[in-house]
Amino acid sequence: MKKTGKVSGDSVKAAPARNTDSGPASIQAVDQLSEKSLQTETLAAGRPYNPTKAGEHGFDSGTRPAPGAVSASASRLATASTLSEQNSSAKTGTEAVQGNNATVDTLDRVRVDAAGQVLTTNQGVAIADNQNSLKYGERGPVLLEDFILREKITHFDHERIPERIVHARGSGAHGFFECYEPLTELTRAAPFQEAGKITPVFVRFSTVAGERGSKDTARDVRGFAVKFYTDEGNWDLVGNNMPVFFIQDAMKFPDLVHAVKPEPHHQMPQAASAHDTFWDFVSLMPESTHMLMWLMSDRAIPRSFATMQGFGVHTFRFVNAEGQSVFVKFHWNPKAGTHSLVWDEAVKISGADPDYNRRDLWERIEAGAYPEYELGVQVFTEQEADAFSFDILDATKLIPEELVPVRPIGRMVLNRNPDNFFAETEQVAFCAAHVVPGIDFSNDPLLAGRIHSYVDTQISRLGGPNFHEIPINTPLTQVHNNQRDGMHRQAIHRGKVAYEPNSLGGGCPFQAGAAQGFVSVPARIEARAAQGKVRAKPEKFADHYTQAKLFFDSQSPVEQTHIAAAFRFELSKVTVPAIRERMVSSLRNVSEELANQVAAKLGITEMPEPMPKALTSAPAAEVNMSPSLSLLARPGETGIQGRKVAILVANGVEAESLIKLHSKLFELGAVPRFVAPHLGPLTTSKGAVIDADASLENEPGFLFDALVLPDGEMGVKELAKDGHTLEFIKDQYRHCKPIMVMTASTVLMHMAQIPPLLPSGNEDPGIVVGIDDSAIAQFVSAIARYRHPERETDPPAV
Ligand code: HDE
Repeated sequence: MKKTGKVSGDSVKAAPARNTDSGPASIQAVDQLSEKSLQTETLAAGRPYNPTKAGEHGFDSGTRPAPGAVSASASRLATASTLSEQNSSAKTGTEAVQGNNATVDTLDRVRVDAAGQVLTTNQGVAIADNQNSLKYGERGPVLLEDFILREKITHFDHERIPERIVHARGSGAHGFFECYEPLTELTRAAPFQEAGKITPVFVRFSTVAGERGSKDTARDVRGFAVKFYTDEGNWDLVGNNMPVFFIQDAMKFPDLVHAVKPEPHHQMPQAASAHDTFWDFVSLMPESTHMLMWLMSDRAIPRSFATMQGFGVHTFRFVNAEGQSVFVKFHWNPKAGTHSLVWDEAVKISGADPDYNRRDLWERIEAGAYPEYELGVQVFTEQEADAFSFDILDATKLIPEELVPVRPIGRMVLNRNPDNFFAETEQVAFCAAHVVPGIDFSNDPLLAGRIHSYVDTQISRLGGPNFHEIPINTPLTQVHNNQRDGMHRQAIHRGKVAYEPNSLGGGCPFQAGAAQGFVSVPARIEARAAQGKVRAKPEKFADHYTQAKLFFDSQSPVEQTHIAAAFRFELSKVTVPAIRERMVSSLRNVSEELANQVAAKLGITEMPEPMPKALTSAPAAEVNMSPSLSLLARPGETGIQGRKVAILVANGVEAESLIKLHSKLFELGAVPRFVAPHLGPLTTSKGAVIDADASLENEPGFLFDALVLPDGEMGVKELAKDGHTLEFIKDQYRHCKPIMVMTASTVLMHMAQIPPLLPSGNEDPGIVVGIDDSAIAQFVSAIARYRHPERETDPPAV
């Protein structure tokens, strides 16, 4: 090896400027610049060949890659971009902190607070007058020279970015995930390594079809996307609130979305599947039948993001440190239970408060009633999977909990609202391909398409390939690679090395190797390479009805009625009778009773033949009933926390009983609100004052989970004069919500024509008449039960 720095003699003088184009054959360190060259030479000479090259070959090295070779330089001079990095200014600072990427620090680095600050332009120039354009004379023309006006308007013109093609309407929150126990035997994924380990998360809930400004309470699937900022990089579990999907192959996703979105000729309807093209498509795609059962159930109109389940949908893999892997399905179970709206209520809410779910999430977090979910996993081996009657690569199938139980592994708490909706909730970029060591994919063909799609979509939505540098998307871990440039690059990389292998950067950043880095599971379900390339589905994918039937049969009678009503409503909006009939013919393969109920209300007098099945004899299912699929299976454990209770008040109500009830509800975490004919102070029967929180007009009955009708004859008379009161009571009754009737208000119940007993003739447990402690206790447990569907009839009696 050639020695360097050995040329001696004091005749060599440093030239004031050195050529960056060529250099001598050997280097002598006479000043800093030549010292830098010498260190660079020494670093390069220390790597006479690429020592990791040999290990790049063969299957075994492919599954256990070795870390890259690293060499240290004599000082930081060798890897600097420029000698002049030592010259600092208020802007440049000095050199980069060794081994650090400052763009991945807590969000504090970009949080802005203007308290006590003057208004400036984007160049930091203080603005003297923010009221007037610069004009030639008071009444003269505005001058082109007004750079302050032009900067402000130009920025404003570009304030919108393209919305997400699907899931455009969403709401987000920060929080944390806490691991219950180490799962090291199953996975090396960072969040699951120790009991009590905390991983920060950002979650975005969404609807799918509607545009960014559409209503929250559309009948739709809800997105449930969780970004785990783990200490081994970001892991995105981009799930939904339903465990299955419409289609089995990513090839059909654009078709599905084109069918459900507003129809292209007139751009109607917004945020609704109840139209021709959706039902045309799904009735020709029998694999969507299972998902349609979920979509027509009340799961599609959740009461709150805090009361819905979440699912990873696809089968994933857990991989442990030894490289052994098992299959896994992810489940989020809300601690507040699974509760949904009813359709009539959802329709009314969408008019009165289109931000219903968004507001609820925000208010719960502000109030400290943090939404909480337990993460559970179904874990099974490849051998077990082979024996199932369904294919675990088919996203239209779930694994019944009765077949593979759900093991709770941790909890997620959402405890912080974003500071800024756009910067965080809108700019967050989830991606099904974001996994960390310890999590891997299965061969689900729907998942494969998703692994491609999400990064691709962010490039146009967020304006280029550097969306990962937007603060909400940066990981907690260091980011170092040789990707460079592109739109809106934030990082300022020190040094001249942007390639690997290199000797000039001491080999850095170097490949981590198997011990630290992500390694794909080599054998993901027998790939059948022997079969060659093929566009086909496995046989079991053709069973389109067994699990649709399992879901329907596992619902309570009232849930089944709602499913039938939803099909009836949606198909009634279809203008082509043949599509309605096609759908009814498909439903005959799920349940004759369901098909009959739907057909009867659509004026189909002659039942169509059952749709021919793709698989005439499906394998026998392991379970025919799965009680855990009913919403009623999960009442929750947080009692009445977060439930909104309307207490109607007017001048002349009896205050003492109301105030006592109000404080009891408040103490239990509910949200009691005094609702009156108008805002402002109200004088009670004994001359006290109650200040109304809302009016009958601005917060109608269907926005509340329960209702209290007051005592005090004068007050009741005043309430009776306002037509809104009776509507309020009727909606509460029709939606099966608890009503507490304090003595004098019995008359309001009569006026609203509320039946005193259930249709069965029994007492209605959701109507509590009284005022004392035992009535309050009864009312509290009626609210905890949430709804009293035994009251419900189709059509409604009230
Ligand atoms: Fe998505 N999906 N998806 N999806 N998805 C998007 O990514 C896509 C699918 C889901 O709050 C897009 O950033 C394809 C299943 C959620 O930001 C896009 C296929 C599941 C969100 C995309 C699917 C989901 C998205 C649009 C079929 C449940 C919102 C904007 C192969 C497991 C994330 C974006 C957020 C968003 C593609 C199917 C969940 C276009 C191609 C199945 C929760 O990339």
